[in-house]
Amino acid sequence: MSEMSTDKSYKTILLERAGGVATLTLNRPDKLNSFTVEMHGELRDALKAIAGDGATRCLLLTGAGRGFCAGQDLSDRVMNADAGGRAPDLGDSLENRYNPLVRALRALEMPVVCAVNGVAAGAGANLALACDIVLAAKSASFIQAFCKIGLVPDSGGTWTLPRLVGAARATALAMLGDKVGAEQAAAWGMIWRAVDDDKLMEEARGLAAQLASQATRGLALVKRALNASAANSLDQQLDLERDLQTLAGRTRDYQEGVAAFLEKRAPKFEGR
Ligand code: LHQ
Repeated sequence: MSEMSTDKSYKTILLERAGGVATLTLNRPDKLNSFTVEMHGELRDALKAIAGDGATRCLLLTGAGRGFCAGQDLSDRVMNADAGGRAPDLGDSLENRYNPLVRALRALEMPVVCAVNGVAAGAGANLALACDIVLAAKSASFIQAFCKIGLVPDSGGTWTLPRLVGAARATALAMLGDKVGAEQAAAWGMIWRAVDDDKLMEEARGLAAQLASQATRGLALVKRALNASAANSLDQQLDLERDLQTLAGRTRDYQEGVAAFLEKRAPKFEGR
């Protein structure tokens, strides 16, 4: 898809597709892009559209305004006791909205770049950590805010955090809810890079465009291998690498990559 197309039908997100890159912007800036039931529905639709359009080869996720995402909108009706004083079923929110969102991002067969433009709190922080490559503005921060309201890190945070930063830091972050600045997050390996604020979107778009021009079928297989590695033994992972390499070796991009190397020219990958 060479022309820019903007889907205007969404109320809480923006979706633009151009040049093989889909840019999804969380768009409730007055509430720091916190999640509502409606936003979850729109994200679900948008991810489905991106996965099925046959042209998008990289997803870029970011937020509008000064925040990236402040997690669940705490004023949303599903978060509060009903008129009869009955506690909300937060597990239902996870089962039907957050968990499918994280699973959809992890299963999306293309690289997902996240440009964290400002504060990422609660499920907003863990949404970012569920992406494949995370850039953050130097002024942005990550807060495991859950413990401050008596909750457990969700959206995969108890899985991603210890793997990214180790058990000691993950435990303290989950129990204290301290704010981690972008540069600290990069130094700890929680994210890929911290970038000057005014360069964030330029860098993120450049990175997304680069990924979209790479051998993206292969990148989808890389993602599959890395996703599986956390639960696999070395033996299982070696078997998986064999199977995925068999698939990679059948792509047109592999043929093109080898031909380009031998002909001493730049490859022209198509994501097939
Ligand atoms: C908000 C929010 C917000 C509503 C800022 N809701 N309005 C999922 C579902 C199932 C189970 C439960 O768990 C979850 C996952 C979760 O994500 S739970 C964790 C929910 N998130 C939080 O606890 C974070 C709450 N927000 C904050 O602590 C602060 O707003 C942060 C540190 C993110 C930013 O602080 P500031 O930069 O000082 O901004 P602010 O607090 O002034 O917020 C700006 C506006 O956004 C303000 O509205 P107002 O009308 O007064 O201008 C806030 O009320 C609103 N806002 N977060 N989560």
